[in-house]
This record gives sequence, structure tokens and C-alpha cells, in this order.
Amino acid sequence: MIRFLTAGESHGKALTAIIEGFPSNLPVTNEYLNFHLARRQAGYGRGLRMKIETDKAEILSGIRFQKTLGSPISLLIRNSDWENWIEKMSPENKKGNVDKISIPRPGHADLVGVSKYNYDDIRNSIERSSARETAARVAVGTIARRLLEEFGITIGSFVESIGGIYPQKNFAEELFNNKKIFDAWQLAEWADQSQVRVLEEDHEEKIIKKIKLAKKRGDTLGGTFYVIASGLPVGLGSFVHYDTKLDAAIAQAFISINAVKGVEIGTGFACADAFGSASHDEIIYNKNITRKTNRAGGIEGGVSTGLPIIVRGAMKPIATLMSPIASIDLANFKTVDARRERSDFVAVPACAVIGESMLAWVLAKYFLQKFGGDSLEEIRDNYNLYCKKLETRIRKNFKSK
Ligand code: EPS
Repeated sequence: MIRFLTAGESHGKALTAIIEGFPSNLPVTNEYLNFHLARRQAGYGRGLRMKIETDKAEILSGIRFQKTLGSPISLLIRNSDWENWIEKMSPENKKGNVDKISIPRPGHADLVGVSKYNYDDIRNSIERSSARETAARVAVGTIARRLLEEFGITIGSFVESIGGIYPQKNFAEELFNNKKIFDAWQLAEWADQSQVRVLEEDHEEKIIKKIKLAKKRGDTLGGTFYVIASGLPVGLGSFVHYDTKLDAAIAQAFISINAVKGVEIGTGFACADAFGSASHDEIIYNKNITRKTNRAGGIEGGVSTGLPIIVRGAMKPIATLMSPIASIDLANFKTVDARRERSDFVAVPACAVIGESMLAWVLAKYFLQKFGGDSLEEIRDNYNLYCKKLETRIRKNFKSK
């Protein structure tokens, strides 16, 4: 059973992560971790913080000579901005000359945080609830992604819309049609060429125009994105319990990403409006058992079908507004403008990259549950045997007498 924990405040010294239960002998390089960390930092519409930080993961344990050891993997990402916050975020000093924050931003964790934890300063809510934490998650998810790649499973994402601006072509439709075999990572590489990670050139232009408008107005935008995994085996997850279903785990992981308010698997909400005959995927035999379409988004009964997993996320607009909406000052309960805090105007492109990491983590977890072993070699043996025997077993089990 693999699990991970992250720790760290947005303006603290560093973010850290510990991964437990990961098998040995998986090749992992620092360069690879940093490559995906840089992808999270990109995207038109991000704020000043991304100019300060160049996220790099330092491997503190669990990896030797570029291979995992099977021991806990610990990672560290230093916050460059820390040096500007040493006094304000000191774990050592008694409270110094620091102004308390008393005006909560609607949509952020400011008010719920002070209410729940009995803080006397909203800064304490802001720090851990910041999406800065997702840098640590991307480092963790990248190690999971490495494991999956060893078995031909790749993960990619693209942005579908920002601020309600959608592309002319419905790219997701092509995925649901299941006509082409594709590699999800190639989709990500395509999206990475765009400043907002979309797949159409004029779509990018329209979106950037809208982001400029939001910036000018001191406003923010959200959007929708797709995360896809390809090359999967049949049989990850199980229908036996609510907490063993693969789609349930994916939905939980996506909703846990800061500002994500919606998640859809396959044709999700649209199939609720359609006939059953136009919602399900006909089963066919074409060199192997497969489906004509992939409206289910690669999961039936909480179990992977072997077809690409297609997840769509909806991110709300960033809660910090430079032209704020109303809030109250907790010092006197009077109505005031919500507090401004340095932030991003749009982070949907980054959110899609974080989604890739969360999907990688969930898939690696279920993959290891099914094929688990202590070393990569042991897992490979289990995996190869299962895949090799799958069809013969079905044939044998159903052979008419
Ligand atoms: C983020 C770092 C943060 C924000 C952003 C994500 O940096 P700072 O708070 O110092 O500007 O830019 O966080 C939010 C949008 C948020 O609402 O918390 C990062 O590293 O991704």
C-alpha cells in the first residue's frame, strides 16, 4: 500500500513530501522531477510568485544511484521567497512585529480556517491552504508516473476552456469515439506548446485576450481541463466496495486539488441527458476484447476497462481578487472589501498538470495493489503473467462443452 504526506507552508522554508511503500529499482532522476515541476509553474496568467520560484526537488532519501531503494522517499522543495518571510513565518521567534490579518477572502480557506483552528491571524489559514502545496504533489505524482511509464502507461492533459471560452473542435469527442490509439503524453506535449495549454492556436489567442481583460479588471478566471491516461491494463480497482472503486478514488483526488469544484469521468454529465444506447460502449472483438467507443472514460463498475481513462475537471476562478468583493473585518464585523494578497489571475494550465500528478498517483496505487511486489522486477513478472493469460483464461472459462 503506497501513501504520501506533504508538509510545508506557502512562505515557509520549504515544502516536503514523504512517499511510503514504493517498490525498489525504479529509475528516477532529479532532472525528470524538475521537468514536471517546471510544467506546473508555467501558463499565462500566473502571478509574481512564479517569477521568484524555480521549483527544484531535492531527494533526501529513498533513492540511490538514480534508483528507488524501497525505503521511504523524502523530497524537499525550497521556497525561494522564504528569505522575504523569515520574520513573518518564523517557527522560532515569539510573535514579532507582524500585522495580523483580519479580513477573510470569500472563496478561500481564510474564514473557515480561523473558525475551525481558533487562529487569531488569517495568515495561519492562508499559508497551508495555498496552492503552493501542489508543487510537492507534483513531485510525488512524478515518481508515480515513472512507475507507470515502465508499463507503457502515460498520462497527459490539456486545457479545454478558460473563462467560458471553448475550442471550435471538441477534442474530447474524439477521445470518446475511440477511433485512434493514442499516447496521452503526446497530448500533453502538444498542449505544453501553448501558453495556456490548449490545442488550437486561435483558441489560445481568444483566451489570452480574456485573461488580459480579467487582469485589467482586477478579476480572475477559472476553466475546465482534461486529464487522460493511456496504455492501461484491464482490472485496476474493484466494484466490491465504495472505497475500492477506481473512479471514486480519481474523483476524490481531483476534488482535493485547490479550487477544483467539479469532476467528470467519461461523458459524465452529458450522458445523463442521452439514451442508454448512446451512452454505453459496445463490446467488440478486434484482436482483443475491446469497445467500439469509450464514453465510460475507461472505467466500468469502478474497474479499468483497458481503454484510456478520461477525466475532466472544473476549476473555479482564483479567490484572491485585486478588485475585491465584500467581506467583513473580523476586528469589528463591519463590511469592507476583501483583502488583496499576491496571487494568480488564472491557474487552469497549472491545475491540469497537477491533475496529471494526482491521476498518476491513484493509478500507481491501484496498479501496485493488483501487481504489487517489493521490486520493479517482481511487479513486472506479475503484470506480464496477468496480461499474457487474460484472454486464454476467459476463453477457457467460457468454452462451450
Ligand atoms: C502558488 C503559490 C502562491 C500563489 C498560488 C499558487 O504564491 P503566493 O501566495 O506567494 O503568491 O501564487 O496560490 C494561490 C493561487 C492560492 O490561492 O493559494 C504556487 O506555487 O502554485
